[in-house]
Amino acid sequence: MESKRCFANRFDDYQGSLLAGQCKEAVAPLVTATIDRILKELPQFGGSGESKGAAARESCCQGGLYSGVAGVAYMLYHVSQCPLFAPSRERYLRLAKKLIDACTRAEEWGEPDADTRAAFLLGGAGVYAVAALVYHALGRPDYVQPLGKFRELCTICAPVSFLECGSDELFVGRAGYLCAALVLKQKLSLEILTPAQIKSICQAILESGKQYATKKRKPFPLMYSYYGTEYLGAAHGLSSILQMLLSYHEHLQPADRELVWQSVDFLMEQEQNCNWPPELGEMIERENELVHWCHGAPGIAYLFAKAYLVSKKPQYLDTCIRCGELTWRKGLLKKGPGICHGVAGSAYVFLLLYRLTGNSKYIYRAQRFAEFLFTEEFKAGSRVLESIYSLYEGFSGTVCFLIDLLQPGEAEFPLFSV
Ligand code: GSH
Repeated sequence: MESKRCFANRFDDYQGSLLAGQCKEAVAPLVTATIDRILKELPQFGGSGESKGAAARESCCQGGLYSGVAGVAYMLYHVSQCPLFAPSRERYLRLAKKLIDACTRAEEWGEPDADTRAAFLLGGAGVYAVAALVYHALGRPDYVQPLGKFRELCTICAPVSFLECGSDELFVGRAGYLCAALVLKQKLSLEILTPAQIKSICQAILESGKQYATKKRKPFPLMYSYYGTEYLGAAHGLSSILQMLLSYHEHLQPADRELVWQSVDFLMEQEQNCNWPPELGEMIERENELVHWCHGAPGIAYLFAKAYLVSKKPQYLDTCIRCGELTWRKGLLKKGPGICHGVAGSAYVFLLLYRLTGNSKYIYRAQRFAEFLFTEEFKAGSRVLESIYSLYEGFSGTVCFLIDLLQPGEAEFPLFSV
C-alpha cells in the first residue's frame, strides 16, 4: 500500500529465480556513472563548489562520514576492494586519498570541536579510520599514522559523561568508537585497541546505562538518551549500543553480559507489528510509521542478527526475519536512495538476511529494490536530495549497496559490521 512515506511494493515475491538482468555487465556502468555524478558535485574535482574555492572545499569535510566527503572516500575505497572493479582500483584509491587527506587536514588544522573529535560518523574517529583503510589499500606503510591518531582518541571517550548530549550512541559516542575499531579490525586484520582499552570503554558504556536507568527509574537494566530522547533505533539509540556490547562480549564480566542480554530481550519486547518506535514508550501510528535504518526495524535488525550469531537462539533470527518482512512491504522509501532513511538502507536488510539464512529469496528482494531505484516512479516521486554525495543520505551509500549486491556473500551495511 502506498503511503506518505513509502511507494507501494507491487513486485511479485520470489518465485524461485533471481533477476537475470542484474549481472556485472548491467550494474557496473550504473556504478561508474553514479560515481562520476558524485565526483562532479565535489569542489575538490571541479564540482559545483569549486568557484567558491578553499572555503567550499573545507566545508565539504564537515559532517564527517555521514554527510562530508570522508563518506565519499569510504565509498571509493569500498568499490576499489571489489575484484570486478580491479582495473579502476588505483584511480579510485587515489581519489579517495585526496578526499580523506583534506578531511584529516581539517581535523588537525580546523577549529577543534571537542564534541566531535572522537565521533565515528560525525567527526574525527571516522575520518582517521577511513584514512587508515585507504592508505593501507594503497600499500603505504604510513597507514599506521592515522591509526595512531585514532587510538589517541580513546582517552577522550573514557569518562562516563564525556559528552553533554549523551556519550554512548553511534554517531558521536562510544558505540561509534567501538564500531570503528571493529571495522578496522575486520578490514586490516589488526587489533587496534588493547584489551584494557576495549574493557574500559565497555565499562563506561555499562556504567552510563546503569546510572541512567536507575536515575530515571527504568524497569530494565541499561538505558541511554541522546539530546534528552530515549532513542531505540540504530542511529542514536539503544539497539546499536547493545550491538556493540555484544560485539565485544568476551571483554565483559559475566554479570554485565547478563545485563546486556536482559536489555536485548527487553528491546525485543518493545516490538509493535514487526517494528519499533523511534523512542521508548511511543505508540507507532501506522500512517506515519518510520521504517528506516536510522529509526525502526531496518536498523534494529542488525542487533538481533548479532544476538543470533552470538547465542544461536532462533528467536533472534525470527525477529530479524520479521524486520525483513516489514521492510519488503514498506521499505521503498520516498526519502531517497540512501542508506539512512532510503531504499538502499532497506535493501541492506535483505542482504543481511541472505547472509544469515542463505535463502536466495533475499537476494531477489534486494535486486527488486535495486531495480526500483532506477524507475521513473522513484525518480519522480522521491524527495529532492539535500546532498547527492552523502554516504548516508545520498548516492555514495547507494553505490556501496550496488557493489554489495554483486557479491552478496560479502555484503555488509557500510561501516556497521555484524
Ligand atoms: N535531511 C534529511 C535528508 O536530506 O535526507 C532528511 C531528514 C530525515 O529523514 N531524518 C531521519 C528521520 O527519520 C533521521 S536521520 N526523520 C524523522 C521523520 O522522518 O519523521
